[in-house]
Amino acid sequence: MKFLDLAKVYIKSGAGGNGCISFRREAHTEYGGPDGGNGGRGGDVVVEAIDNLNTLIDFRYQQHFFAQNGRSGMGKQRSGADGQDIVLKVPVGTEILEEDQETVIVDLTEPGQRFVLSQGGNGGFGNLHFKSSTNQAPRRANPGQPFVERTIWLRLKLIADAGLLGLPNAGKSTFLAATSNARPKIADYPFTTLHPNLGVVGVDNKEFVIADIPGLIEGASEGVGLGVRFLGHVERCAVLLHLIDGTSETVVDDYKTIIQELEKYGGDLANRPRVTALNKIDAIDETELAIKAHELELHIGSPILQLSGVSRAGLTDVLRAVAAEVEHRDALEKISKTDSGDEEPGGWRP
Ligand SMILES: Nc1nc2c(ncn2[C@@H]2O[C@H](COP(=O)(O)OP(=O)(O)OP(=O)(O)O)[C@@H](O)[C@H]2O)c(=O)[nH]1
Ligand SMILES: [Mg+2]
Repeated sequence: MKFLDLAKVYIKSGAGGNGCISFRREAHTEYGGPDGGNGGRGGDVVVEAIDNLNTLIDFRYQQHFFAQNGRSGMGKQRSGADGQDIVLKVPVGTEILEEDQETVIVDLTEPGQRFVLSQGGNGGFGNLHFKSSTNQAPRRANPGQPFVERTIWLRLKLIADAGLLGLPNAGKSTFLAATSNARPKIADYPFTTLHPNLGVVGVDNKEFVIADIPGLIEGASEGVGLGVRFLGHVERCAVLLHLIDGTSETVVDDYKTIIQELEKYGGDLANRPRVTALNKIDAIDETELAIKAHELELHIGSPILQLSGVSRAGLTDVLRAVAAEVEHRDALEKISKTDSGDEEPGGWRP
């Protein structure tokens, strides 16, 4: 399946049907009177977040979403039929943006979450509606309300618990393949990964989702390499796993490069909980490993982990460290939910 995380879409709700002007006329029947029905309601354009979808690729093939118009009212007191809604099905984690690509209309983070993007017009009243004691033969009916047309952007920010960071070739995809069910492409050239991959990882009977994104390089925030476009996908992560290639001669500089790009990206990405690990330890000897680990720890000011995605050494420790941060986030979310009363409506309040 192809991956697409940004799509421009044109939507139009249904116009309301017009009310009808009609009078009952039948041979041999006196006192006909007005009998024009109301117009039907136009359909809404609705967006719905659904599970089991992690790309917006469908929106490359269909960009226009028009709801049905309401039908006009008719004589003999018949109302027009309502127009059908149209539903855009998007992956969980999709933000709907205004045409300016900045203003967020809605952020769909829960499966099943729905939002009406543009409402269908109401149908107009037929002349039957205007009948009163003082006006028994009204010759007026309302037109239906017009449709609403707008251009929107869909931007997918995948929902993963942990995000992988690192320079190209740091071994991110190898790590994902070694620890999860995902089978990303792996090769010894930079930018093997061109779009994010998700994998489900399990450790100590806990499961979480990890995202592998394309490597960052210096200047990524200015668009160098594949840029920071994909950092959006780790924005929602509880923790970032930063992998540093142990075979590199410049491990501290490699570390700094990534941190600088995170800082330039903004938000609070640089302050997000982070696990830092020296990777590919199978490929270097003990002395070299000790020196590089020490250099890094000295620079960062805290211990780092060591692993190899190929020999699997240290994998469990790294996963546990990541899982601990995910659990920490989950616990905090639970507390804040209880505090805001989401879980116990009507509960006792001091
Ligand atoms: N010796 C050794 N090689 C590794 C290890 N992990 C990855 N590699 C090799 O490093 C190269 C790059 O690995 P990838 O997993 O594709 O690296 P990546 O970080 O996903 O790279 P991009 O997708 O280009 O950003 C491949 O040739 C891997 O076989 C490891 O733990 N030990
Ligand atoms: Mg990769």
